[in-house]
Order: sequence, then C-alpha cells, then structure tokens
Amino acid sequence: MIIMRRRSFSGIQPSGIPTIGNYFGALRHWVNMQDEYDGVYCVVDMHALTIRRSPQELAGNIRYLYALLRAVGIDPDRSTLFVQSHVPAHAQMMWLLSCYTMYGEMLRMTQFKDKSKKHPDNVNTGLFIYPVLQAADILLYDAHAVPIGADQKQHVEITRDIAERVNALYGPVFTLPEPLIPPVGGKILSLLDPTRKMDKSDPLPGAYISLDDSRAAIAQKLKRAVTDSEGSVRYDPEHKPGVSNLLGIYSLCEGITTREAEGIFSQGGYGALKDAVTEALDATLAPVREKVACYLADLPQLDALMREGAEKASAYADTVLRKLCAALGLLP
Ligand code: ATP
Ligand code: LTN
Repeated sequence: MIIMRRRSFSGIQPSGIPTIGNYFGALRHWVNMQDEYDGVYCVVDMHALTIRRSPQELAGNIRYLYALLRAVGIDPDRSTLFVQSHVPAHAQMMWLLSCYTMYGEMLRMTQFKDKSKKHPDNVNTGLFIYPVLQAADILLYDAHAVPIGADQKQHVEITRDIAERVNALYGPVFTLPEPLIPPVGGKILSLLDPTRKMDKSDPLPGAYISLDDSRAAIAQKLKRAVTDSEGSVRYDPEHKPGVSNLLGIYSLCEGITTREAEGIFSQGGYGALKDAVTEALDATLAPVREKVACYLADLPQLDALMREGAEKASAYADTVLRKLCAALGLLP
C-alpha cells in the first residue's frame, strides 16, 4: 500500500544573507519536516523584485540561498528545491488567480502597508499583488502545510480565501493550505535592540548574525550584544530580553530547553555566557559555511541542481495549472 505523505510548501526571498533568526525560525523547521512531509521549497526570486536591487547582487543572493538550503539539509531525495522564476507556471497561475482576488482584499494586507511606507518612492503594483504570487506558489503544489513565521499568516489566509472562492465556482480544483507557525521561542531578537526581531535587512550589521559570519565576527557581535546591568544569568524574556535571547540561542544550538541552559550558566557572568554562545553558534554554523563554500565552488554543478529542481517542480505545477485552465474553460 502506498501511503501518500502530506505536502509542505514554503519560500524565502533572496533579499540578503539569511540570519540565525531565519535559520531557527524557518529553515530548520523545513529540514525537520522532511521526515513527515513531502517538502517543496522555493527561492522566491520574483517576489524579491518588488524592491529595487542590484542585478549582480540579486543573482549572487539567489545562488547563495540555493546553496545554503542544500547545505542546511534540504535533501533532494525527500524534497523539491527550486528557484521560482525557473518555473513559468508561477507567473501564469498568478494572473489567473488575480482575476479571483479582490482589490479591497489586497488593500488590507499589512505587509503591503508596511512596505509601501518603507519605500514610498516605489509603491509598485508588484508589491500590491505580492500575495497573489504567494498564493500561486502554494496552490500550484497542493500544499497542505505552509511553515512560516507569524508575519506571513495573513498571506496564507488570503490564499485559502482565493482557493475557496475558485473551488466554490468551479468545483474542487485546489487543496486548502494551513499555516504552520512554530511555537513561540522561534523568534530570535536583535542583538542591539532585543525588543525587536533580528532582521537581515537591519541597517546595523551588529544587530544580526548572518549564516556566513566567521567565528571572529560572531564573537565580536556577541561581545557587543546588549544585556542589562543586573549581572545574573536568568531566563526572563520580559525583564531581561537580551540575556534571555542569548540563552534561547544557546538552547536552540544545543537542543536543550531554556531552563536547562539557565541552569548551566546561573553561576557565571555574562562574559562566560557570551563565550559559550559563540562556541555553540560557531559549531552549528561552521559545517554549513563549509558546505555552502563547496556548492559555490562549482557553479555549473549548482546550476545543474537548480535545473533538476525546476524540472521536478514544473512537472507537478503544470498539472495543477492545466486543471485550473480546464475548469475555467481555457482550451488546452
Ligand atoms: P527581510 O529583512 O528581507 O524582510 P526577514 O529577515 O524578515 O527578511 P524573510 O525572508 O521575510 O526574513 O523570512 C523568511 C522566514 O524567516 C519567514 O518564515 C520568517 O517568519 C522567518 N524569520 C525571519 N526573521 C526571524 C527571526 N528573527 N526569528 C524567527 N524567525 C524569523
Ligand atoms: N512572503 C514570504 C516568502 C514567500 C512564501 C511563499 C512563504 C513567498 N512565497 C509561499 C510561504 C509560502 C516572506 O516574505 N517570508
């Protein structure tokens, strides 16, 4: 008997080098979910075009991110890993879905409101219909689960609304996806302002640890990480956000609870905690750095892997696109 595994789909923008926040909040879950789900993971390069970028930098970020996803453990035997623009069905599906998405619905999207405030000189229509492309990504693969951070919940909800609208009009074309949000604790905070989330586009590089930071860079950033003047190591996110963030990072690296981490460091000072976090992070990231370097050292091979991923993804996406076209009355 063949047991069909449920499918998960998620995407990440090539908008810079991911941080340990992206890793612990998203990528690590994608890797762990592979045991249970048939994973489809995507470098969403077309989404990244909603903000002006240097073409050379974007091309470099796409390759880096693809190599990184392989390096952290997205396994091509259990998952499909591809670059969005390599599968034309995404753009085609987006147009079809845009005819079933209301203007007023897009106006309510908080990410659109935030990003148009952040880039007032470039409020393009791509930014406005960004969620329709995201809906196309998800619906093309019949995804049941979409692992994302809390900031993306609204986009999965609108995807469900669009899918339900089409299904109600034309019969069961789409699978309805569910957002899968990791329990709290997966939120890594800025090292310089531990009341805000760590963000790869933070203007201050000292605020985040990138997945390609060297041991020396990690040590230097942690030395400057904001703590408090109390001097005792306790896990108390409300009153001691900086120290609690460091304990959180340590526990995620070591696979222990924050209470266990607190027990290890309760007798020492902040210096000892920062040294141990440096050690733990470097041990987690060094193998990733090495693997990424291997992939990037052979670009023809990396491009061949991308092509294979795109072929695998296209085969599935094209069947769902054809199913929708037929339901709508478009001729084959
Ligand atoms: P940008 O700064 O370019 O807007 P970002 O760092 O916020 O990006 P995204 O590329 O938008 O990250 O997100 C990729 C995934 O990583 C999302 O699922 C998001 O929820 C998750 N993520 C991002 N930052 C953190 C963080 N500090 N802690 C936990 N998860 C995070
Ligand atoms: N909007 C998401 C990236 C993204 C995505 C997707 C996530 C694009 N398409 C499909 C899940 C499923 C972000 O900004 N993190």
